[in-house]
Amino acid sequence: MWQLHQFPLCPFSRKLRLLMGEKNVAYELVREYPWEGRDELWHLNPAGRTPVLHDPARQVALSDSQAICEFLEETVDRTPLISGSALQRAEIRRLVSLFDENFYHDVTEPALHEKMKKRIVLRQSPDGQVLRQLGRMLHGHLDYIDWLVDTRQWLAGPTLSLADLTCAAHLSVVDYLGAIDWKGHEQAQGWYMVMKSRPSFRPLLSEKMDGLPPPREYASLDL
Ligand SMILES: N[C@@H](CCC(=O)N[C@@H](CS)C(=O)NCC(=O)O)C(=O)O
Repeated sequence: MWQLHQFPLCPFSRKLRLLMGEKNVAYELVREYPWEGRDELWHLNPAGRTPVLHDPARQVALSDSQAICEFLEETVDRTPLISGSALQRAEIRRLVSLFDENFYHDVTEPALHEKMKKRIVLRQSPDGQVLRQLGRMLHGHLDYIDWLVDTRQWLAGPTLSLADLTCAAHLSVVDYLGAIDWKGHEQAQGWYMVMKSRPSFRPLLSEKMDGLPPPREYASLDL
């Protein structure tokens, strides 16, 4: 069986877990904190990052969430998540990289640094200025997600796609860290509630990061 090396608040591992949930691919979790620099992680992935999808029996180790998602998309027939015309597939991939690169850089990464790493690794307080700047950046990203929700059935077009899973994965990490203010973003919030209600989301909502409990509303399915 696949082993997924990850930690609960890694957005890239969450994206992969959502895809594996939608496609019904079985896996077991191996808790991996990249900042601990375990030899096995570096052996499996020379970049030293999570996620890594490892099959010890076949001696296969895959890394980089997008490479793994594309691999599963090509090898598992069930529930295509990068589908449609070439133009539609390009739009899905554009949005995936918008969330994995821009949203991660502007929001997820600083939220993880200030609210997770400083608390459980560095034992420091978060920097209020960074949190305020992150809030402003998040507001801009939520405006764009509102617009996507207003103009399309799902974020990238007429069907659920990897773009929805990727965006929801990043938002769920920021939500766990209590850093989302949904005020004025009812469309994005409504779409996120739909995503949160999917069976593929359930294992994510019940998993906790040691020493860092989520806010009470994090796992709630009520608006
Ligand atoms: N592009 C990579 C990014 C993976 C990544 O940055 N993972 C973070 C955890 S969320 C990590 O392992 N960071 C440790 C480091 O960069 O040293 C992917 O999609 O898998």
